[in-house]
Amino acid sequence: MKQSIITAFLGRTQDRFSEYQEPTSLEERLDLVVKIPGVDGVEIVYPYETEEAESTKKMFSDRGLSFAAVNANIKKETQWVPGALSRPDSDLRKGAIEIIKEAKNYAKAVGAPLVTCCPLSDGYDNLFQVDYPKAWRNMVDAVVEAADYLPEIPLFIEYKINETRVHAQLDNCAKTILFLKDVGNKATGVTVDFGHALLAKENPAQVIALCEETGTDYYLHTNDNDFNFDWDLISGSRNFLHTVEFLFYAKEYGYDKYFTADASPRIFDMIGFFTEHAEMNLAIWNLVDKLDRKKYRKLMHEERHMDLMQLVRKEIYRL
Ligand SMILES: [Mn+2]
Repeated sequence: MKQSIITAFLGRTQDRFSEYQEPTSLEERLDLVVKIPGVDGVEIVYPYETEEAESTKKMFSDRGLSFAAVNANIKKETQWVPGALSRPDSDLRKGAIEIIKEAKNYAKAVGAPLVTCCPLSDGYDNLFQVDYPKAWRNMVDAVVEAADYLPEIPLFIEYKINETRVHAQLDNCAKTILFLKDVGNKATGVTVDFGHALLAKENPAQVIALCEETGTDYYLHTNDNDFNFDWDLISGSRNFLHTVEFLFYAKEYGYDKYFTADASPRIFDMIGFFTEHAEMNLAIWNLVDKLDRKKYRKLMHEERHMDLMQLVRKEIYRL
């Protein structure tokens, strides 16, 4: 399994109440990644973490690191806090599309395989706030334009149920797949964040199957939470069996992109946090590798539910 980390979590982060960790430069962030066993990739945030393409490429190659993805951030600037791709003002939409296009240019220049974008601000707080059909159409048209540009760099859209708006336009996987069907460009996919699936009351493993069965490409973010808030905890620290099933299907389908840690150390020691995160993923991956997956699927086909439960107890929980 290939594991990577989002650069934004390797420095100072903040919530509504506190700031966590010390600010770091990109070079310092990459030096931290090198110290985490089993991690050799980075998802870099454009335009806030990226530096000049050539020098960044060299910083990566000097450390033997690869690019998992370029994350196009279209939610931070003041003008996009109330929304970016879905807004009525075409200049606002154009600006956000431009960021995605530039992120694609950057991805091509540094040799990153894909661009991912989480349009978190595209949503609403009040009823009778946005015109739903127009917001949907604006967003589809924006992603059509962004996807058409430099199609050799595919564009992955990450959904999340809410935050910072009360409702996000793209709040679950099925809706995001439907959205991409409307976009109609093969150079697109869904970024499936394990924790975002939980928040949408989805089953992350079934989400992978849904992507596969609908011919939708996907890129995976790992973390964990309590089903109530996007805590970005260590993988498997809360929902062990869900994580096992998630990696079972990723392996079954031959997923070969990076598993990217979208996890936030906050009060914890940064190196320790990401080491445990990566070790947990790898340990579960190795556990899944030892399971006779054909047998599990055969038992599912034969509806031998208690035989499956026994396997879960003995082979997964090892009780
Ligand atoms: Mn994520």
